[in-house]
Amino acid sequence: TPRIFSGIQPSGGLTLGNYLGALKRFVEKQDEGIETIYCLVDMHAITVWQDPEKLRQQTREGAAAFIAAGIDPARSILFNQSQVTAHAELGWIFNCVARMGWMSRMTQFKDKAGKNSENVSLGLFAYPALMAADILAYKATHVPVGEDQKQHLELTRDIAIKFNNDYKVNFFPVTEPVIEGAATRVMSLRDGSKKMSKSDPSDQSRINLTDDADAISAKIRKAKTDPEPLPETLDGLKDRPEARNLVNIYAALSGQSAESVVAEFAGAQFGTFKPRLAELAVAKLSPITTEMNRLMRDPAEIDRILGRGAEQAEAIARPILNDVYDIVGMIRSR
Ligand code: AQP
Repeated sequence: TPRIFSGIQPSGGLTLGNYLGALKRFVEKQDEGIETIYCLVDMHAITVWQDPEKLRQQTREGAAAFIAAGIDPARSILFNQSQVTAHAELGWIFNCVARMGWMSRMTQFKDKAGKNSENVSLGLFAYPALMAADILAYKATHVPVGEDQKQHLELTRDIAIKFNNDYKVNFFPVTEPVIEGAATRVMSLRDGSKKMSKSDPSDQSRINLTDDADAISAKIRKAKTDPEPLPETLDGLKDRPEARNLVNIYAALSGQSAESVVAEFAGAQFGTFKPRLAELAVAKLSPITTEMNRLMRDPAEIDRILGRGAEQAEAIARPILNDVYDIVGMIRSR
């Protein structure tokens, strides 16, 4: 039977990219009635420096975003990673399964480390092994993610296969990535060659789930575009990354294909298209923002939800971890 796991880092406020590429999909999977386990991956977040008080706040805000977007803690397991120690334990074992060469090929590490890789944390390098542990601690079969996580999921598959081979077991499933929808890679509003990201220094580059209607409209109005009107067919967007991005966002928010958006707006100027996009974005995002703000007024309740979710998650992961320790040859005598 399928089991879904996915996570989001509380390394900042969530963006429209996180929403369309991940969170919106998470809700759809839950609503299809599949078993769903979702996590605020706080241990991943500290691979780059996080102020402790902000990390706590961002984790609660992330949880509020999940719930406001439609994750129901009665139907999905929702928790923060550090409360279930199985992640860290299995992460260590996978550090010993994964090869240095595999990790060195991870483009996200290269992007985040830049030229200064001597001075980034060891955790940032090992990140994909912990991510594999997040998923495989539950023997999850499917992982909904944005396009940028594809390579990490391939590494998760490699780790599962190597573990099964090394120990001559058929223990871990080979997980399938689920990369679906019209906006699997939302780009920066300022630069069509960069993905929209929580940690981009420019706030103008992204729409935050906490932005109000005026901020959303202003950011879309100022979004970088080219001077041409929208083309007659999708093909005409091939070398126009900024235009393509806005079309994809419109498609994902309205639940249409990019083709049908282009058909609807064929020949339109951005002066026409952008206000329509802004109106749509505000209509879809404002109810989420309002609900997030309401939930954030009761942080203790959010912490209770995360605590209950962690207990449920632990109940699934602990027996799997016990089996892993047996397979690996660790004595457990207490
Ligand atoms: N721009 C994006 N378009 C579509 N999906 C995206 N995701 C992230 N950015 C986009 C998806 O959101 C999920 C959670 O991502 P994450 O929190 O693990 O970190 P990330 O991928 O590194 O995202 P950010 O926003 O860029 O965070 P920072 O700046 O902290 O690194 C994943 O499923 C991801 O694919």
